Amino acid sequence: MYAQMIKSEATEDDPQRLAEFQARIDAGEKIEPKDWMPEGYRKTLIRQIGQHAHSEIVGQLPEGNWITRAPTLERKTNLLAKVQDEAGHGLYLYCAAETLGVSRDEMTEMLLDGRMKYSSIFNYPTLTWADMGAVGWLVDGAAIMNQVPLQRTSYGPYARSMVRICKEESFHQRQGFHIMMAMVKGTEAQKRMAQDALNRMWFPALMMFGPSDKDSVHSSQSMAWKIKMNTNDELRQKFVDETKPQADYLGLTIPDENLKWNEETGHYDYTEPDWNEFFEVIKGNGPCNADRIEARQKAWNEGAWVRDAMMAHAEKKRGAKANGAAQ
Ligand code: FAQ
Repeated sequence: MYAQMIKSEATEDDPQRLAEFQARIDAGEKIEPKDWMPEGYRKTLIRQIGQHAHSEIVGQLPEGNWITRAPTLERKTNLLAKVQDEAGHGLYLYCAAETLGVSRDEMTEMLLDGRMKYSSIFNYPTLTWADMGAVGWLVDGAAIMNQVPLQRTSYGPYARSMVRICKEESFHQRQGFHIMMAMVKGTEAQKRMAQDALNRMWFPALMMFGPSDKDSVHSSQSMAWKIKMNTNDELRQKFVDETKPQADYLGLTIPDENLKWNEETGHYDYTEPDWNEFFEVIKGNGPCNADRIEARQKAWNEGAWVRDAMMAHAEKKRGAKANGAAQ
């Protein structure tokens, strides 16, 4: 079905309908699943919401890695709950994407064969317990920065899913910061672990906002359609501005010598991430890409019997209903 959709995109949308659609967007109306929409709008949403859903699901892996090794029972239950929340976010987002005419199975197949992406950040390893703090603080922190404006995005089901997701992400961010606070108040070795986690996660967290505006392929059209509410660089700057004082509070140093307050701009100056590394990671060449896809492929293969059983059950129920109606 998705392939057919891409094909039909080749047929030009009627200019009058396009103008009416844009007027609805400009007036701040929400677009709902049964409304007419340009094929490019539909395709962009499937790409972005699908990538977002996959990120939530793949994003369980680096943290899931630490559930059995959490240092206390309380930390273990918190982490378990957080990882379960991420699964829930993935499911809401798959449902939102399904309203656009693509199935979850199709999106999963596209993830597994490399046609769809997931966030670059989840291709980095989580080496120590301090990484659980840094992921919550920085990764969920970056996710919130990106997702709070998406509560106002033009597509109704996506905007509504963001409302609940953002509430949960802010709890995640606080639990991560709480782990960091405990680490920096601990022994010298624990403080070093916290600093090391920040050193490794800082630039990958900045990459989460996407390439710099001059290299962003989709931003201008997505912003005109209010699929995106801000550019990548705007959100990255906001993240740097809000995170620097938090690092100061923790007594940790952000690994960037150029990070300085600029009186003129009213923002921090900072070093951009290594964009070659970013493009390599999203091409599949990051440290953990192969492991992440292998884990998803394994789950997909091992879940085949569940999907088959559910289909057989639905078929049986349909048959029983049809028989009942015929009698
Ligand atoms: N990673 O033209 P743009 C989370 C791709 S939050 C991988 O600027 P766009 C919570 C992009 O797809 C993380 N690929 O693209 C959590 C495009 O390639 P394509 C997920 C990236 O879409 C926390 C190309 O580069 N959040 O998981 C990335 O306008 C902790 C050109 O880029 C979202 O997805 C990247 N970082 O802007 C879970 C938020 N950046 O598709 C577990 C919604 C760019 O043409 C634990 N998404 N690319 O082949 C968005 O806001 C946007 O899609 C951006 C990218 C801002 C990510």
